[in-house]
Amino acid sequence: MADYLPWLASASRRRFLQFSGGGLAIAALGFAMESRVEAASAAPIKLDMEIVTGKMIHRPGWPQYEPGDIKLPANRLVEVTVRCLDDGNAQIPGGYNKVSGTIGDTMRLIEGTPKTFAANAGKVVHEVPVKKVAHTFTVNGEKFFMNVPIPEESIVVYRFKTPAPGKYAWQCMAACGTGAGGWAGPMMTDGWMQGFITVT
Ligand SMILES: [Cu+2]
Repeated sequence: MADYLPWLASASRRRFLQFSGGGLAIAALGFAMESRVEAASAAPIKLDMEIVTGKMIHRPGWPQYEPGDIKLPANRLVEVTVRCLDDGNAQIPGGYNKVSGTIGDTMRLIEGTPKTFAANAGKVVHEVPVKKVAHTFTVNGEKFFMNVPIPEESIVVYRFKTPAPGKYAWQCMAACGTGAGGWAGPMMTDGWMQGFITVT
């Protein structure tokens, strides 16, 4: 080590060597602090969404996700809370009652729409009964797939990791719109039952 420290006088070199034991502790402390900073930056980004009925916003037949268009940073953990004020169910294609693409392919389901609730409220589920589904939040991309069924009058909390930068379309897969099949109106309109997640 001395060879690498020609600028140290021998007396101070001894002091340096004595000090280097403490240096290890300082290095460990620095590492611990760095880990803490990393843990803090890894805390999930919180995103609150609400689903209102068309009646609530004076546009009958037009339920809406608020917000419908979302911007998020890439490769980050996001915790989404969806408050569904809609009390009606809608038909879904087979399989869309299952949770997938979220962390653990699960979500937390709270019945009702309380203003506040404990972090461990409700229960962790992989799916919900088909007949209970009012809406879904579905991203059907090749590189980014996610399906979250949202039951009527409930709060759903789930976490997911954002993908690489890009613009990803999402769509509600429950036929909650207008028209004979329920697939018109809000189901075809950006910012209502479909929209974009812009990842930067
Ligand atoms: Cu919908």
